[in-house]
Amino acid sequence: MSEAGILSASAEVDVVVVGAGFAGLRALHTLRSQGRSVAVLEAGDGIGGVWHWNRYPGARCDIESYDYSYSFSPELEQEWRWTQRYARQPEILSYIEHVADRFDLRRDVHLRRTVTECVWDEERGRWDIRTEGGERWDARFVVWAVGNLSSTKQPTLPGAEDFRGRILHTATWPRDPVDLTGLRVGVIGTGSSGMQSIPILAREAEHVTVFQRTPNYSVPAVHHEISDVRDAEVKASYAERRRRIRQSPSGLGFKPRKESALEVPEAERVEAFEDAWNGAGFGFSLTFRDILVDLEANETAADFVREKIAGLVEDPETRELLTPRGYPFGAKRPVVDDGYFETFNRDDVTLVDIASDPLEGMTPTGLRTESGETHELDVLVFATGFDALTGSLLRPRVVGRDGVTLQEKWASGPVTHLGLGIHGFPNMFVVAGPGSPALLINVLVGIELHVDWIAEMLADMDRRGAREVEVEVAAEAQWVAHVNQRAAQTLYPLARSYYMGDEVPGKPRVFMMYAGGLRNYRKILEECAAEDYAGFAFT
Ligand code: N01
Repeated sequence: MSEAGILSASAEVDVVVVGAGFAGLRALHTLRSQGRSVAVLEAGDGIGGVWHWNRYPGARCDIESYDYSYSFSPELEQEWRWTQRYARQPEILSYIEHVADRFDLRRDVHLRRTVTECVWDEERGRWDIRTEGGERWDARFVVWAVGNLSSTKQPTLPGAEDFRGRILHTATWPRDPVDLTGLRVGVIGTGSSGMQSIPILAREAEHVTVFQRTPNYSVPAVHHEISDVRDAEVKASYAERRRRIRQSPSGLGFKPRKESALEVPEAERVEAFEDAWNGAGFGFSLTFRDILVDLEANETAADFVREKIAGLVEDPETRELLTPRGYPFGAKRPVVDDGYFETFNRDDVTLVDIASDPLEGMTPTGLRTESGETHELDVLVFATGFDALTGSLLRPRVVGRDGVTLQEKWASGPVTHLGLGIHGFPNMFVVAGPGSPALLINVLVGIELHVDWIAEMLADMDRRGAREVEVEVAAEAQWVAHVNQRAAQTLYPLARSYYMGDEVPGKPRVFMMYAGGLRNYRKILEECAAEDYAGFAFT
């Protein structure tokens, strides 16, 4: 891997891939094996994307390890030994490092390269890419593999500069262990990062104060170690497992029950929820086919979770504050937790409702709310999430045909054809980003689907001797309409969430992903390719 340095002239490659996480490394492996020269430009000082950055205590995946992994190499599948049902961050990062070594990927990964500009050169039919360090890269194709949860977000609190304690963000947690023994820790944010880390912070710190704006639905993760017997079982039929996952609506390998939650007798419904609660993790949302599309069906799931919370939290006031109401279960991403609600039964954990008494700013020794109440802290942890989906794509200045920037093009929200390409931005692809199922499915499945599809399209361009490929404007308009139509059939728009762009003030409020499921999406991509890449124009 090369370190940042200034090249005297621009380096020419067939493909620049931006980002060295799961998506970027898979793109490198696949496109390079087609004989293309590829350079991966990575802003961080290590590979792994989100798994490089998110080192907070408790960080782990909520998709089973066997499924949250690459499927392109049966040998890799057989030789890697997962130890946990849901892998912890260090184990996932080790896996990524192993893959990079095993497939000799590092030699084409260039670390500490933040892409600042990417300009289409009409005459030469190539992209001119610049990095913060002043490097230039010249590429025929650009593949954005920058992740959907990679642009961190931290609210500005007046007085922060005078705070004498330490400020941390879950998504940029330091590499060196943070010793919280004897310290008073505040956490702002109760999404997945907050709810995953709070039980562990509570065990380490002297006192934890949680600042909650919106209570979240959560289901238990049900972690366990993977036994040798189980490992052998999975590996004996891994191909079948992958096939099932690829055919599933979610990439999670299990199908929702065919019935409506409203069709079955109450006792049977509760039993199904109980089973899912005790083992399905994230799949709880799919206990019945209509939980994410029908408000009444959804309410049965939401009520079940509320009752569970009621049984887990002892103090009535805290219990009420922790109970999500007013938006459907799953309409914002539910959390998979490990002892989150029970943590509030500890004497050394306090919940502060900043919906009724918002944060006003920081003092040298803590946080102050609008009512004037102060909370003394030694460490403040922001678990406040990301500028999701579009954040990292819109950070660099991307300039397509006729000088139009991606920022201009997406001023009212992201527009793409199939989530893969954008009219006015030839020879440019996005992996598993807006307009695709992205975070609504197992993202590893989405990534591999996209990379293979892009690779096949490039091979097709070679065969037909095409120099450029560009999305047709009509196809793009149709896809955006279809994405909106699928979203309108769901309950997602009913919550305030990063699915809808609510996480950043001023961001256009549109549903950003394809909600029709993996199986349908795969079929659409296959049909597009079979119909001579309908919606894409070649020159
Ligand atoms: O971020 P989030 P996250 N003042 O946006 C609050 C994946 N992930 O990092 O809901 C006060 O979900 C905000 O409050 P509200 C997973 O896809 C997976 O937790 O906007 N509070 C919310 O509570 C996940 O969905 C795992 O009212 C503010 C929280 O901060 C995604 O990453 C683990 C605020 C942000 O929640 C993002 O999760 C971790 C403000 N100004 C992450 N701004 C797994 O388990 C924001 N908040 C696999």
